[in-house]
Amino acid sequence: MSWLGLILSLAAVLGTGVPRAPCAPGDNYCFRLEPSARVFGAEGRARLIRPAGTPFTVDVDRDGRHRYTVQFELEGLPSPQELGPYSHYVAWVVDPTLDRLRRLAVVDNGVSRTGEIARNKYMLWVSAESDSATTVRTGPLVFRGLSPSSRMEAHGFIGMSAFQPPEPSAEDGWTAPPMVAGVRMMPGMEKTRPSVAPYRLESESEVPATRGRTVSLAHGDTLRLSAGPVSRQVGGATIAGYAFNGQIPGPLIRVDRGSEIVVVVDNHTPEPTSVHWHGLRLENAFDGVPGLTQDPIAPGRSFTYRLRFPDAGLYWYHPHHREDIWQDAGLFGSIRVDADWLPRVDSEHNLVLDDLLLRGEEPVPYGREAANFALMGRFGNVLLTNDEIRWDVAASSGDRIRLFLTNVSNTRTFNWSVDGHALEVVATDVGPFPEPVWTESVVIAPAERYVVDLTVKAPGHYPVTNRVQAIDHGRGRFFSQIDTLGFLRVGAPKGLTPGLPPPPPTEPDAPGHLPARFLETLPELTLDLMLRTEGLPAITEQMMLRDQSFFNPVEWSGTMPH
Ligand SMILES: [Cu+2]
Repeated sequence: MSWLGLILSLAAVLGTGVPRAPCAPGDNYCFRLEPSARVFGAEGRARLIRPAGTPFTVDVDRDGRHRYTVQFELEGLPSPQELGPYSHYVAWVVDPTLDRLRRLAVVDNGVSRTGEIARNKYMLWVSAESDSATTVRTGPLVFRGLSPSSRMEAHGFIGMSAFQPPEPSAEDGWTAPPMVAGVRMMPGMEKTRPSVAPYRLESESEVPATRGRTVSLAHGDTLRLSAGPVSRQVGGATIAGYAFNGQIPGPLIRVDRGSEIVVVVDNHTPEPTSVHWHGLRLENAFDGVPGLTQDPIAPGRSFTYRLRFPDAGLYWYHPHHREDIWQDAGLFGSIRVDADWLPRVDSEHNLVLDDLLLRGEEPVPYGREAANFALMGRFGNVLLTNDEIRWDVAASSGDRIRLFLTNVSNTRTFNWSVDGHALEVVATDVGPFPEPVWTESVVIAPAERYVVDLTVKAPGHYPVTNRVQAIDHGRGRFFSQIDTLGFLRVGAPKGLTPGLPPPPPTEPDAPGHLPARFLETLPELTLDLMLRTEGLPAITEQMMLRDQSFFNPVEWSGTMPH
């Protein structure tokens, strides 16, 4: 291709006015903008695009609102002068209540991108204006469109009420799981029952679980990991638990890159088990997947794993047989493969994030024959860090501290942050970033790991929180949910007396970005996943059929009617 040809084809790709595919019905990232009578015949679309350069699989602000850049695709607009004393078209975002109007950008026929928006439900407007820099809309509207999230409305209860299944017998052992405070169960749902028998964890041990200790192993060492019963304290409740070597989380295994070790797993649980070494590149025979790489370890039996560690990083281990029960029971632990892969800091902390579903002081039963909570996963209502309902860490002002985060929950994606502190994400599941990425919160899905540095601010107590936008499905609305997981307790700087001014901040004001090439490369493969279900309660099936077709990119909270 000649240079001229290349330039022409690039211009065709980048140029304005390129016709684009219309939005598919029900698309959650593309929606039509309705033209007003003034611009009859014009066409408009808004496409929601992930902001460039964030390290997570979804992008939210610190409060959990999804962040998007908007791409306006407009065609057939007359010049603004034809509508009156106007010179430009300006795009706006506004709440459905018409509050919080904010100017986005000057737009025109063709493709224009705006800055970020982070709102739950909203409208986009385009108006003709006489001042391109105006922050107050005064000119006439030419386009308006409702965000895909606005399609989520209250359920039609009347249509569903005819589908209540019969009352179950009182002695079937199931009770309805608790709902999130302020969210009501759908009519009829409280009478539904799983098609499996309830399974309650029992533990004959009264020995309380201890917190995870660190086991440093050298090349050639052998570790004995015993999965067995413990008594577990969750807040004020004492519940049955299972632990590796009596510890929840299990021992933090530290090894050097390039080493190999042997781990003998003894199964002292009442059910078959296996241990999967999540994220490690190892010989397949030791991957710990029953039915695929090994037979399950029967109660009372052992299995010998040979592990090698070709890559530095943060990994974890857990049973790969009915994880919904046994991981929840307390069988999980971290592995850190050391090399000089990260800069030195003043202190390091391993944080295992989890949740548990309790009703009163009892875990809600699991399904005996199969996992229940199958579609949404089993959200807990008690959030745990290192198996504590409140995780506190002490640090000195000015310290650099490093947090190794792993999410071992069944289904909850955390939006984790420390009040008053910018976070430097230095590594993820697949190793260190070439440059640290600045964020205000860490979005961490089940099984994911992130390594985060922060510079400790002035003395004080800083809440560590999970902040998400939950959905009240019955009413079709979003609401803010904040859980305090613990506190960063900051004392005076080392070697200084209290009262001195805090050290100057070292991080930039605005979040930084990953090299754009990571996100602007087109995918080589796209997977379409389809899920078929059978045997759903009639009420659930009706709800899915009648529901408005908006699907949150992430189910952030256990507000689904169970
Ligand atoms: Cu795993």
